[in-house]
Amino acid sequence: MRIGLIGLAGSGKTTCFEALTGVPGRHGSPRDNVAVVTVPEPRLDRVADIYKSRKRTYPEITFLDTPALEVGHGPAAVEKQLARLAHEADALALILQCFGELDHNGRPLDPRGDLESLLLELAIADLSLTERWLERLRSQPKKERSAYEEHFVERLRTHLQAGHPAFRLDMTPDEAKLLRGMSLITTKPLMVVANVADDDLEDQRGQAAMDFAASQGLPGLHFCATLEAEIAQLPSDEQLAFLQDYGLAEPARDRFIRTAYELLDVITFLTAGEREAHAWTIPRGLRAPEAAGKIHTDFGRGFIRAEVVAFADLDRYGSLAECRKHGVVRLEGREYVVQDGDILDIRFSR
Ligand SMILES: Nc1nc2c(ncn2[C@@H]2O[C@H](COP(=O)(O)OP(=O)(O)OP(=O)(O)O)[C@@H](O)[C@H]2O)c(=O)[nH]1
Ligand SMILES: [Mg+2]
Repeated sequence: MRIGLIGLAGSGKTTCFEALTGVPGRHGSPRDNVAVVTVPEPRLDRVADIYKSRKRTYPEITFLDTPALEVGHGPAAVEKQLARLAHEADALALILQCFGELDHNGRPLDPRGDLESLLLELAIADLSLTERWLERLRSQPKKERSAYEEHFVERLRTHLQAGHPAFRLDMTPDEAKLLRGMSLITTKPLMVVANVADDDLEDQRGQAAMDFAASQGLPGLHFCATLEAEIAQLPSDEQLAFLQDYGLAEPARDRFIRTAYELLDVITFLTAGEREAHAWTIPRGLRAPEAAGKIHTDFGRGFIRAEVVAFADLDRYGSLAECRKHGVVRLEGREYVVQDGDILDIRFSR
């Protein structure tokens, strides 16, 4: 899973990147900072203990810290950057400056205004791309045109003109495929981060922006990036004590990851044996063969059935043998929809 951090100049993107990854970033760089973090998964630890697995593989998130978005210079200025992000990221986190009195340009801080103009900028970039797409379609000889595609792109344009993000458009699977080929930025799930001052952890100033985000259906969270970045540098056994000094129960990274999982509507299933215990992140609603295919294409193609036990049952009974005795190990077929926390043993033929 790849999450792109975007925002205005000096909003604290790189500091957030440092807070989320614990990796030092280059500040003010025209290039991305990139780092991979492992997602804490206590269920994997428990399962690995039970199976005495020699190796533990946690889910991973790649964070991309991107250069500042330059708004107000017309679509061309940001289009290239956004097209690249649309290609490279699965979701975006928009970082809002909610610390200090003045923004990067010396104007009074206005997080809500910043959020509105950034959302507008994204919508305008997509609209301009969509209009160019439509022109190109219409410039083709009539015989070679796809009326289906033209009709869809027209509908998309109307939707964007009304100020709605592309991911909200009702689409058939074929239309969704067309849309993916267009690399629009508003197809990406978006969350909002209010980067607040360390003496404003209750987020008084970011509140108007967060309320606006909520009104747009965008999940939000707030934290102080400089504070969290400092804490992320500490040895892990010292982090909790520092967080508690500030009345915080957990690092911002953990809250951020939970919000991102909800935003992307993904779940985690596990596989386990003596060799390895592995946590896999998949979209909610996948059937067993599709989930198995994420592990290995052979598992998906040759899927026969899966032996399934829920984490809560394995945790309660302490071993697979005990689970069998209590009748909580199930055999599931091709139609089974994988649930969060399932431990799967997949049977397949080559
Ligand atoms: N007080 C305070 N300062 C912050 C916070 N987050 C970032 N800053 C400061 O704001 C300045 C810019 O932070 P960066 O993280 O480099 O911001 P950026 O968005 O990556 O900047 P560009 O990449 O140049 O657009 C730095 O001096 C940071 O120390 C915060 O939560 N509180
Ligand atoms: Mg930066």
